[in-house]
Amino acid sequence: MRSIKSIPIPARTTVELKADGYHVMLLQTRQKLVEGAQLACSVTFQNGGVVETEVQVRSLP
Ligand SMILES: [Cu+2]
Repeated sequence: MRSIKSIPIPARTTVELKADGYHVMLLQTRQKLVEGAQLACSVTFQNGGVVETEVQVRSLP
């Protein structure tokens, strides 16, 4: 794994976030993450605004 600042999404395509591909990994969180917990998440698109969503905390497979 390596950290990147943004995920490229070519026009008229879809990018799926998944454990063995692009994904969001939370590091140095202010509070302990509990598997199964739901967190609010804001996803910012460079040309598409912000989408608010919920994510579920999972451990690595
Ligand atoms: Cu990762």
